[in-house]
This record gives sequence, structure tokens and C-alpha cells, in this order.
Amino acid sequence: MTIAPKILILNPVSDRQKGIITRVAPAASIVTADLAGAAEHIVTSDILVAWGFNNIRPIYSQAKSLRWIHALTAGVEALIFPETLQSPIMISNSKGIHGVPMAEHVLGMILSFSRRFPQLYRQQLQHQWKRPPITELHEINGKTMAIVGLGAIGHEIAKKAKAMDMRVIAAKREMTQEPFVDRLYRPEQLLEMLSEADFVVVTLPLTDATQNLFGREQFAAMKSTAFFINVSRGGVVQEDQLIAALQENRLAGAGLDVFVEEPLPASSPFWDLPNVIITPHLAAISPVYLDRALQLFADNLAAFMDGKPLPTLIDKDRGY
Ligand code: OXD
Repeated sequence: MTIAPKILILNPVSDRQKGIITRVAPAASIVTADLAGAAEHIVTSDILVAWGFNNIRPIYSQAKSLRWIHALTAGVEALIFPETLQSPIMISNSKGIHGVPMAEHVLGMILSFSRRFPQLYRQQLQHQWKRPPITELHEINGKTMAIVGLGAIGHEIAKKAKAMDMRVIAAKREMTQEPFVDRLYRPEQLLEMLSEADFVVVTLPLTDATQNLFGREQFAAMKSTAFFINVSRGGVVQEDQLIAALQENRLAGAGLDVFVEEPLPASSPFWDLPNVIITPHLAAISPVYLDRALQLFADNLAAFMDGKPLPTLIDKDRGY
């Protein structure tokens, strides 16, 4: 086990942030590069720290000494491809650091819909003092939130939803004790769960099993008064089906932070739907994100240097 690993980070880091890493590995050499500049360094690097959406596949064949790839994101979809799957390389992710900002983002979207902020803001731009009918001004108190994919992020969303006195239901593969969830459903009970929800919140990883999961049948199972919030990956949704459901008012609205194609093309019908809130894939981002992510990397590095299992190692076959 080398005590002086060469770490290639595909993001700029300040000297203070490098200190987060060198506290646990004082002899490590740290190189930063963007994806285009990474090829010359990857050959001699032991560890690659990348974003889960970085397309590293073209340079991976030159990664002769690489033992481990750490993702600064929760999602690792671009890091899993046949060559990494078939090799013993370890992949870890940044699970556990997204909960706070993402839960605040989701709550922000839900409150905006229920208090009609997008409509009121459009009126403000027109200097219009106009109240929506009281039947359109809602409370989230007592409403049902369904979380699809209850991992660390979903858990924090559930906690904050409970603080707002919502009823929280969730779908999860393993039946566990969940302090902030009123009822757990198995994945095969998804349609039943969706039919109960006022707000459906998707926090699933993108895997073969979740790709295109939300289509006509799933949207049809939801109430026409329900809102669909996606902060995971665009690929879990059949976007044409979501657009049709929104255009035909089979759903009340959607809060979308993620899309199949990002940046969302200017020609996308989503932009002009009045019942959609679009944010440009930033639900997890806050000024402390990179510090938190590097601290989590340092925790993994400490385990790596001690020859212990990485705390946030992912299962490559499962994809998260
Ligand atoms: C992530 C994200 O996967 O922010 O970390 O989308």
C-alpha cells in the first residue's frame, strides 16, 4: 500500500482544500486538471477524484496504476462502463452529503407550488395585485409526500417534511425502521403508493432498473392534483410522457432539477409549461459542497491508507 499516492482531481481545489486531504495523507501528491488535461496525469495516478458525470472512458485505458475512483457526486453513472466493471478498480461516491441542500430545495419547490409563487411572481412582474381563488391556495400540512428511493437524501427530505407536518410514505428495497416515514412500500407496490401522494419526490439513482421508470402508467396512477418533483436523474423519467401528462392537466405540476439532456435544450416543451418549475441541476449545491465532498473523500482515503473498506464504496453491479 503506497503511503504517497498520486491523487488526480478533476476539479480546481484551493490550498486550504488540499489541506483537508493532506491531513490524512501528508505525503500524497495532488494534481488537479480538467477532463481535457487529465490524460497526461492519469497514467501515473493511483486515485482519481472525478464527478459522476465526467466521461472518463476515453482516458481510462491509460490509467495503468489506478486503484480507486472516487466520485464527488452521489451519482456515478458515467464512471461505470464495461472496462471499470470488469476490472478490480474500486469506485466510491459522495453519499451522505447531499441531504441538507436537497431537502431544502425539494421543500422550496413544494411550498412554491402550494403557495403559488410562480404564478404570483409572474403577476408581480406585471405589477398585478391579484389573489388566486382560495381553492388554489394550499397548505402542505397533512398532505402526503411519497419518496421514491429512500436513501440518505430521501431520509433528510422525510425528516424535513415531517417537521412541516406532512404525512410521509416511501418506497424502498429493504424494509427498515424509518423514524420519519409513516408507511414503507416495496418497489413492486409503486403504483399503489403513487396513487396516495399529493407530492411525489424522486431520489433514485439512475441504474438499469430505474431507467425510464416513470412513464404513462406511473403518471396515470397519480392524482391529477399531485405534483411530481425530480431531483435525481432525468433518465428515470420518460420525458415525453411527463410532458403529455402536464399538458393534459393529468398532473398539477412538476418541479424538475434534472433532465435527460443537460443543459435542457432551449426547444424543450418543459420551458413553456406554466405548471413547471425548472432548476438547472443544482439541488445539492451550496457554498459548502466541495468542502464536504473533500472531507468525505479524506475519510475514504484514511480507510484506503489503512487497508480498510472504503466507507462509501459502491456496488458496481448495482450502480450505487
Ligand atoms: C449528485 C448530484 O449526484 O448532485 O451528487 O446530482
